[in-house]
Amino acid sequence: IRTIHRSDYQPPDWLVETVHLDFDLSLDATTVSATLGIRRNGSHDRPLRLDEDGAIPEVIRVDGKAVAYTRDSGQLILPVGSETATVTFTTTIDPSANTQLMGLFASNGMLCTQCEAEGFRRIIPFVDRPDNMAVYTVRMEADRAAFPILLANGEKVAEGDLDDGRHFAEWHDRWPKPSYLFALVAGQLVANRDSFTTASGMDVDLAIWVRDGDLDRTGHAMQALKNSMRWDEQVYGREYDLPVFNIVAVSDFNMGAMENKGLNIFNSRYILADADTASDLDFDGVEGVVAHEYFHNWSGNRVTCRDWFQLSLKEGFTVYRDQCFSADMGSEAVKRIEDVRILRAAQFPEDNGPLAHPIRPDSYQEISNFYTATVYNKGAEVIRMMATMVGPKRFRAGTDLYFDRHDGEAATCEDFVRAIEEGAGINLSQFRLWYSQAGTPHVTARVEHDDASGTAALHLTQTIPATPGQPDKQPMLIPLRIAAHDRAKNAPGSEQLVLLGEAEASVSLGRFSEPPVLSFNRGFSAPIIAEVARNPGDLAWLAAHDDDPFARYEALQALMLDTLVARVSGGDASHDAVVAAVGNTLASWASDPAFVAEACALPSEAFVGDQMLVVDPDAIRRERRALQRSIGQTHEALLRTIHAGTATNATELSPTAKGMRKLHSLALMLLWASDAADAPALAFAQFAQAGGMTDRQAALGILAHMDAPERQTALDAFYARYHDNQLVLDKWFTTQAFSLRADTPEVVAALAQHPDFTLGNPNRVRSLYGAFAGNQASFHDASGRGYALLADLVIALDPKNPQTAARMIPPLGRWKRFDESRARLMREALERILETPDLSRDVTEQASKSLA
Ligand code: HT7
Ligand code: ZN
Repeated sequence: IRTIHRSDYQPPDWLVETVHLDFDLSLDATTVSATLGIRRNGSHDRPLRLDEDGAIPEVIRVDGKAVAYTRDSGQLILPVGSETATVTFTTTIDPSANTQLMGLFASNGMLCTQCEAEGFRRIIPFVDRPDNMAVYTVRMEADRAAFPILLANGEKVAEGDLDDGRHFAEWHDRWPKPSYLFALVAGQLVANRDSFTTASGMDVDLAIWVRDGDLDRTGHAMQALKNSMRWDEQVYGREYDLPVFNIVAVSDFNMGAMENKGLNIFNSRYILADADTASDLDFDGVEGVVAHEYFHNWSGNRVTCRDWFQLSLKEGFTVYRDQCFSADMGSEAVKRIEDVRILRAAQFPEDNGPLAHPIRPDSYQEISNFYTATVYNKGAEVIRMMATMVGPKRFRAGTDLYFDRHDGEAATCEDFVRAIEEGAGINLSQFRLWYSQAGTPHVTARVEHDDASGTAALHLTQTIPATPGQPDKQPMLIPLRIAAHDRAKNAPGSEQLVLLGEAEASVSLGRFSEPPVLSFNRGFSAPIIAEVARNPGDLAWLAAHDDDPFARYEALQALMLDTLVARVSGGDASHDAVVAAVGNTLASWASDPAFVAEACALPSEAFVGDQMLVVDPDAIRRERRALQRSIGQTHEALLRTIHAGTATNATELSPTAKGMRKLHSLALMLLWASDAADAPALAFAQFAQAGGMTDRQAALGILAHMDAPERQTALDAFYARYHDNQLVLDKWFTTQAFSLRADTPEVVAALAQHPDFTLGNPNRVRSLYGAFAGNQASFHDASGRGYALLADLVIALDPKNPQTAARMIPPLGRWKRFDESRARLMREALERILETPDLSRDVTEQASKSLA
C-alpha cells in the first residue's frame, strides 16, 4: 500500500481550469459527459495524469481526437502536445451500487454526491487534488417525476422541459473551486425557504431541502444559518458571495455534513430537529454543524488547502470558528466545558495511542483516516492559543490578512501562521511546533512560598511524550492563563498569561501572607495535561471560589478524579471531600443550572481510565457508581428538590432552560445511583410525562441501566412511538448500547440482528457499535465478546463502506493500556481483521497501525 509523504508535494503538471459536465441521471445508470479545459502548468513535457477510481471512459479525446492512454496506479496517462487543450469523454456509473457513499450515490431514491476528499474521481477521471481550482458548469437531465429537483453548485442559469417526461437544469458556479467541493443533488425534495441580506446589501435566497414530511423540522437549522451568516460578517468581516445558498439533508451519509460551494449536503441528523424528536444536544449539534459548514465558505472554500496534509488549515480553524459562534449564541463557560470534554474524550486518547499524529500529518496511506479529532479539535485548540496570545483585535488583523492575502488560493498551514505573525505582530517560530509535534504535553506546576519574605513563585516543567515516529520532542510554546488567589483576602488574584517556552521555568507570583491557591490553565488556555501540586483543601476552595468558571469546574472534576483514581488503585480515599464539594455546588443550582449540571457530573469511566497506567474497567465502574451513590444518598433531599424544581419548561431553547433540563436529569441519575426505592417510578414518570426529547431520552437512558420492569416498558413504548423515525430509532439503539448492565454485550449482539439494524446506514452503525465501543466496562468485558463483536462488524462493513468501517477500529488499538488478557484479546481481534482477504486501504492502515 502506497504511503504519501507531505515532503513529496509537487504542484500539478497540468491544471484543469474549466469543467463542463453533462449528467444524464438515473439511479442505476448515470452517464457523465465531461469537457475539461486544461493548461500546462510550467515548462515541461510530462503527460496529463488524471486520477481515477472506477469510472473509466472508453474513449478520451484531446481537441476532438481520440488518444491512446495508459493506466498506472490509479491514474490515466495521456499525451498532450499543446500548451492548452480540451479533453472530452463520457463515463457511466451506477449510483445505486455505490455503498461507499463516496462520489455519486443513491439515498432513499435521491441522488447526491460526496467528493471530499477523493470522491470526485469516482464520477470522472480528474486532477482530483485541492490545488487544482476550476470553474464549473453543470447540466443535469432526468425524469421529472422521479427527480423534480435538480441542484448543483452556484446559480441556476437555465432549466426546462424535455420530451418523455424529462427535464433539465443547468448550474454555473462563478467561483473557481477544487473538485472536492463539487456537488449535485437530484430528487423529490421540498424546501424551507428564507432570505438573507448581506451587510453590503446582496439578497441571498436560502433553502433547506428535505423529504416531504420533514419540513417542520427545519426551523432550527434555518435560524442557525441566518445567525451564522450575520456572525461571520460581524466577527470576521466575511460576507456570503452568491445569490443562493442551498442545504440538502440526506439520511445515508458518512460524516456530519459537507461544505460544497453554495450547496451544503448534510447528514439529516444535523438538520432535522423539533422538540418531540430532538434533544438539546441534537439542537446544539444542528446549530454547530450548520455554522461549521457555512463558515467553511471562507475558511475552506474561498481559501482552500494546497494538499490534504493541510487539512487542519480549514478544519481546525473552522472548528474554532464554530465553537466561538456557539459560545456567542449560548453560554460561553458551558460551551468551553463541553468542548474540553470532547477534546479529552476523543483527542487525548488519540494523541496517547498508536494512531497519534500531528495536526499537520507527515504521511498517510488513506486520507479519509485523517479526519480525526487531532486535525479538527486539537487543530481548533492551536488556533485558540494564537488568539489567546494576541487578543481579539490583533487576531482579527491576522485573519483579515490571511483571508485577503490568500483569497482564491490553495494555501498551507504555514501561510496561516505567517499571516497571524504579520497581521497580529507576534513571533510564532517556536509555536509552529504545535503543527509538527504529536502528543499531549504534560505540564507540572508547583507553587513555592517563602514564609520569611512572603514571596511566591510558580515552578513549571513541560514534557511531551514520545509518539509513533517521534521519539524526541522539543519544548513547545504553551500559553497558560493563571491566577494566584489569596485565601486570606477572599478576593480573586489578577490573571496573567504565562508563556511557557522552556522545559523548565519559574514565574514570580508576588507577595502573599500564606501560600496562594493556584488557578491554573484557566479557560483551558492550552490543550495539555496539567499536574498541579496541591495543598489539601485547595481544590474544594477553587471549586467554590475561583472567578474563572472553567477553573471552578476543573477543580471539582479534579477532586472527583483524584478520589476515583485513588480508590480504583486500591486505596481507601474517603468520599467525604467530594460529597461536600458537590453539595456546595449543587446548592447554587437555581442561579446557574447549566454550570452546576456540568460541574457535578462525574468524570466518565473512560476519562478515569485515561488517568491510569493499566485501565481496570470493572473497578472503575464499581467505584464511580459507589461515589455517585454517596453523593446521591447524602444529598437526597436536595436532589429531590432540584428534580422537582427543574421540571419547568420542556422545550424552550434558552441557555437557562437547557441548563434546567440537564440538571433535571443529573438529579434523577444521582437519585437512581443512591438506590432510592422510588427511582424506577421517578424515572418512568419523567419518561412518560416528558414534554420533549431531552427529558424523555435522558430518563430512558437511566431506565436502561436498571433491572426494574419499567425498563422494558419504556424501551417498548419508545420503539412503538418512534420506530418510523430513523433518527430517533438511532437513539433507541444507542440507549441500550450505553447501558451499564452486565448483559450489554449480549444485548448489542442481539440488536445487531434486529430487523431495523442495517449496515447500509452509517448513522445506524454508529448508533449501535459506536456507542457500545464508548461504553468502557461493557466493551471491555473480560470475555472479549465486545472486541469480537467490533471485529465482526469491521469485517462485514469493510466491503460495503470502508470509510465507516475504518472509523470503528481505534477503540481496539488501545490494547497497550489494558491488562495482558484483554490486550491479547484486542490484538487477536485486530489480527483477525487484518487476515481478511481484500481488505480496503482504509481498514488496512488503521488496523495495522493499531497493532504496532
Ligand atoms: N469537510 C467535510 C469532511 C468530510 C466529509 C463529509 C462527509 C462525508 C465524507 C467526508 N469526508 C470528509 C466535513 C467538514 O468537516 O465540514
Ligand atoms: Zn469542516
